[in-house]
Amino acid sequence: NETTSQKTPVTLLGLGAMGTALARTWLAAGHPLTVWNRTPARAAALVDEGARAAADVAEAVAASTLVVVCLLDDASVGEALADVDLTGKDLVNLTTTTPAQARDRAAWARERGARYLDGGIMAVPPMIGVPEAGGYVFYSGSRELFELHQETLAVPAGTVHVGEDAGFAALHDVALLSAMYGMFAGVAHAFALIRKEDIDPVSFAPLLSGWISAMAGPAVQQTARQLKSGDYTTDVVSNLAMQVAGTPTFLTTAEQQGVSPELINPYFELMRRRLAEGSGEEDLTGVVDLLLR
Ligand code: FVH
Repeated sequence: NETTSQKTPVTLLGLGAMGTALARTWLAAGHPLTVWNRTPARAAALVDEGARAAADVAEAVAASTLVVVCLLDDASVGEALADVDLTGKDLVNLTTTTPAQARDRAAWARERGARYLDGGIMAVPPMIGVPEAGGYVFYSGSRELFELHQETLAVPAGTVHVGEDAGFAALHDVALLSAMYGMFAGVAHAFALIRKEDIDPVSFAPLLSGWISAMAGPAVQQTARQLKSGDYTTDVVSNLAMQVAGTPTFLTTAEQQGVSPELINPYFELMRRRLAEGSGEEDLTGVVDLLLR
């Protein structure tokens, strides 16, 4: 039909949980969609919904200029595309990789005559195609190429271009997920502290999540401002000296509750090191610099 033919054709390689979710949004939006998956059976449901299943990866790549890849890891991308002609293709790689792998993959694509964008998906499959869920994808590489395909790329989730360096999408992705795991570590420690007491974890949960929400935003903004200015001194009462003085309370409480301090103590050690360098009047921002090797 006319509406469908006006939409950019998309080839999608990889029909795992994420690839399948992406595919459904392009089909629903009327994009002609060619799919390929190593295990062909995973394409069957999408074919019923209007996708065309290519017989092999070369046929899939040949079908569209815009080729989106969402495979398990960088090795699977190299393996799947090893013998495929990429001349004239716009390759958008949404596979999670390291920044170095993304840069190498960009050079690899360029050598094969393709233009390349890297992507880092900040969403889980149920958030794809659900704008109100807040998922989005970091993109890096040529801004011009990104803008050329932005409308199509915005169908499954929001788009944020973070730089011409192909490694930046992966770097942003890993940085945000690393912060998430640090937060999960704090949450695990907090629940462990109350675990053996007569405290309902479900009643405790809103207190914990509310506290994290209240602290996280201002702390992130303050750290960013201080890193940019180079002035880490704090204008609030909770300076590093005061916070280090409080750490025995946390460690003693953990011991008394029978909880290992292994998740929070490494952070306290860095705070103590920074204090020992004479930074008692600072915020916690100096810990960032201590991590740099
Ligand atoms: N699912 C999630 O929550 C996360 C959210 C954030 C982004 N990630 C990344 O997205 C990539 C794909 O993830 P996925 O959820 O689709 O992963 P799986 O369901 O495990 O599907 C993996 C697909 O990769 C194919 N595959 C694996 N190895 C090879 C290979 N050597 N050659 C060709 N294809 C390969 C696999 O094919 P098959 O097993 O069905 O034959 C699936 O299509 C990933 O980077 C996440 O980190 C998802």
